Amino acid sequence: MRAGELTDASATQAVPGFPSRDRCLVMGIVNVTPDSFSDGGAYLAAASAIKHGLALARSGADIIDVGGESTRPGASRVTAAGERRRVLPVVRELSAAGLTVTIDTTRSRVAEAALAAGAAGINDVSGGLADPAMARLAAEAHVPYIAMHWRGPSRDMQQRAVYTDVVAEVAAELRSRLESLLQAGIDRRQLVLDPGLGFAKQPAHNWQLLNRLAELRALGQPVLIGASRKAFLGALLRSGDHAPAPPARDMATAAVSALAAAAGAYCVRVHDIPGTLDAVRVAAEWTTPQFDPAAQKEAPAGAAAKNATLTVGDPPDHASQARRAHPSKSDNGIIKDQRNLMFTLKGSRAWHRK
Ligand code: PMM
Repeated sequence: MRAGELTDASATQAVPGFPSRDRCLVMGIVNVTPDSFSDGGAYLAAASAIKHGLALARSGADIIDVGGESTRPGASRVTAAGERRRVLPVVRELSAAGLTVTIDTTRSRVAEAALAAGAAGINDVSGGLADPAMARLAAEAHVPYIAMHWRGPSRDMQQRAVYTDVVAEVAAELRSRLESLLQAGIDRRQLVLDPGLGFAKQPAHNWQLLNRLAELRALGQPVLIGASRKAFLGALLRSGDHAPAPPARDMATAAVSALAAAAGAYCVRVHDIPGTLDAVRVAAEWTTPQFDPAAQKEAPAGAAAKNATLTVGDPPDHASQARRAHPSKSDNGIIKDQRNLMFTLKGSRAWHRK
């Protein structure tokens, strides 16, 4: 992928109802469940879930996603009343604290109650397929709606992980969802799509979806990626018989977040905020055009040295030596190494953040 392909509007486009940032958004996970694969049981009590949500926000999460039903492969269902009991106090408290909260549910009745309790948006892993009333609710409430690719309930979803070309099929199924959801009246600007990593997907399917993210972005909607601590990362990091426990997959998750953000993901849904924030910031900087040849053409003669192109290994001139030793705010340089790799150094930001 060439650098020019990495940046475009859809990666950082604003979704009305969600915070606006000049980087990929970071969504922090609060599972108020006894059985989620990574943090099941840790935040089942409302007080600990609220404390955790506040801590995620303090660490820099842009959105807090609160869910009351585990979607791990083979999970059995909680009743709607039970799900509401788990999530509502948490949604209410976190929203009252001023946080942007999404409700992670496939049930419109749960979503409706969560919106009434202050939630700002809906995260529906079924993309509206599990409950026909969901799309209408999102349309009428005029809130952001995250529609994930889904082929059926978690109980037996892995039996549906059968694809000839997973990316083409997921894109086609998401496109058909998108059309129905738009028809139901959801504002296009508030529709976020998600390939649903791990949901009716084998590890190789997840990697292909990540590798060909551009084909999902071509649907024209912001794309959310939920890779955090998932089994395909455990499988990747496995050493002999030992797969690292979910929290030990956070660095791999951050690597996925950096690459997904650089490839134009709008948001990443994660357990670990600090590492992810670093990752998406790196991606934002990496993909920001750092050097504008047109601007150089118009620069006054004396400023030409600012954008000098050097070959690493050539003796540098004194001016560029001085620039490296004392980089100034207006100092931009391009260094070209012997393999013709271009590195752009943006003087003020790159140097001063070191
Ligand atoms: N994954 C899980 C739950 N909710 N929502 C979206 N939009 N995308 C996902 O990939 C997703 C999700 C399962 O992970 P968890 O048990 O760690 O919450």
